[in-house]
Amino acid sequence: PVRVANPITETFLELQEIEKFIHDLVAKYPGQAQIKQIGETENGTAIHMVIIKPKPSRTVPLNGTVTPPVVFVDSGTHAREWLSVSTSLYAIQQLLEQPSSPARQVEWRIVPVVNPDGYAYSWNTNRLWRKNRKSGSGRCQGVDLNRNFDINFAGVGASSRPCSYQYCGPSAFSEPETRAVRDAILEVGSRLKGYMALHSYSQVILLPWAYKPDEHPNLSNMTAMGEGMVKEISKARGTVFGVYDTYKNFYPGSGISMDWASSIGIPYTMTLELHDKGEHGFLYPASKINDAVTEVWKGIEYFGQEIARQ
Ligand code: ING
Ligand code: ZN
Repeated sequence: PVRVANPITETFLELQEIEKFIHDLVAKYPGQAQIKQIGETENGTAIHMVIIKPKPSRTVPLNGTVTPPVVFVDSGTHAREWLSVSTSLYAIQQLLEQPSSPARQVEWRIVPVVNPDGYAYSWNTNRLWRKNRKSGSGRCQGVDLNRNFDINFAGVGASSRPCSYQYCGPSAFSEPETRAVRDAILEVGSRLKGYMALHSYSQVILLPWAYKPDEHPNLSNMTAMGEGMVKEISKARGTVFGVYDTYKNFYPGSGISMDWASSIGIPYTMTLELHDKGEHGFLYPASKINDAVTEVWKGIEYFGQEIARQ
């Protein structure tokens, strides 16, 4: 049989290619999907979100008052974590091309590249760049967007030094990228039941809290969710992700998007650290994208399916 090339599982895409990919894909599914600009960077680069409507269900009238839950996913927050972007793009593609997926019982809001300026910089100048490209007063540029959320800002696991990789910025939500994510989340309101931040690498599912050792009130349910995802991910070729209570079992962090999302009342929030376990690290080879995104998709799909039952 002729194998049809799927660009997103065989290569990493440049920013312009990503924009074209989502634009072309969404255009094929009018009424089911749309692209919304949620903000722009200091350089004026647009930050885009893909909204994928739930498949109408037999039990919910189309014009009824019952509104399906929403799951929010973001990736490309850290510039060099290219596999996180591939994973979001694959999820968007699967949701649209496999409308019978149980995950289509919820609405998806996916931001494939939270940090487009950093992402472009990691392609054209410094492959291992992590932060955004906000200009600073000193010699060092960029803020770590996953330290810039308003939750224990500038606390443990964050740095106030602009040259640090974990520089949290001058104040919480000082960055246009984190404000864009914040506002896109707040806009959803109480329908928002799940939040997933995609990062790489380590092959673990991280649960709140990252900023304090206290047990999260919904930890047992989130752990069960994580274990269910691990089981689904492992079915393809035996890849086993760990599930961790972040502060106690991984490492502490402050100003983390997952913690902020939890603090505003989203019941299921997590950070996925994708492939691998350090063999290639951030330089994950393109030849292995397909294996990674297809197995992780099964976990993401399970997450959506379970959120639909909440
Ligand atoms: N990891 C996340 C980071 O922002 C993390 C992981 C999450 C750390 C929660 C601490 C707390 O550092 C990557 N890969 O960026
Ligand atoms: Zn990251």
